[in-house]
Amino acid sequence: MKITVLGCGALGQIWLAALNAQGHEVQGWLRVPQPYCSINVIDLNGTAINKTCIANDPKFLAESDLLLVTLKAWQVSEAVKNLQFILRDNCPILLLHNGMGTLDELKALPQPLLRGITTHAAKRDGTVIIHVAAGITHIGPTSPDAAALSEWAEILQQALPDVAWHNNVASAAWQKLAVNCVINPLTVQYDCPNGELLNHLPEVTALCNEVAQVMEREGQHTSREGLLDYVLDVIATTSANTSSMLQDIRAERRTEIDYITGYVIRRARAQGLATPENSRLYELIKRKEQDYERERI
Ligand code: KPL
Repeated sequence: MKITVLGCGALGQIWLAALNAQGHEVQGWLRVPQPYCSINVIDLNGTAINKTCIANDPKFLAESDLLLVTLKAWQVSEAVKNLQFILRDNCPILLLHNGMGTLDELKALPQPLLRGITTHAAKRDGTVIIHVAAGITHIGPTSPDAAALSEWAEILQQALPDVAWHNNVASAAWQKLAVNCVINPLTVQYDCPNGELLNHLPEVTALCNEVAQVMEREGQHTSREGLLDYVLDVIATTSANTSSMLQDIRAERRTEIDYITGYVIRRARAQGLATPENSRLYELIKRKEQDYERERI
């Protein structure tokens, strides 16, 4: 298959390396156009993979069988809209990012859209990407025209297991959103690895209760207890991780807060629900972002 990976950060490079090793033709697509893109990955076995693949080739993009988008949520819609006229109308686009809200921004696309949620963990160490932990990638259709694309789960499974197809991918997306609403901003507040949140159970519980309420109103089958158990389980299994939001704040980058906590607050408002604990953390993260943005001016 011919696959273009839009976004060549940690997750993008892991997919480029895995798809290339499986014999697929791959190219990277970078915001600042370059003819080549480097893949410098240490895989789960500790093996270093150093490769160069082509990048930003419009002909390759036009012939691609899949556009895999591994950008941060806030970068997705503008970047995808810029490429939609080069892609074939039937080329599937798979969005793989934290948070929700990008589908609303991409409603008018002619291409079939797939949504993905992944629990693979990767981090950048200088110029090298370390694949820290294996995970599962859940993918599924976001519209009827994407429902027949389940073969992609099998193709991607061969490259970077595990990959699971879900006809109702929204359920997996909401579960991951709940995890990110709790872990990401709280780890910023306490400047701590995920596992330390077990010392802050009242806040974890309050956040889960708020998100569970919103999920129920959005038609998602959930319970406060069930969601809390799930989030506590993720905190325990990722205890040594530095959350992606804490990594962004430490590196003074824009975070995904508008697509994580911000999305839940927007849905809550539309449903007439109050989310005081989520709103408090949203303000905290926005203040931190604004502080370093102001310093740059
Ligand atoms: O998805 C994550 C993130 O850091 O963005 C979690 C699950 C919280 C793992 O760190």
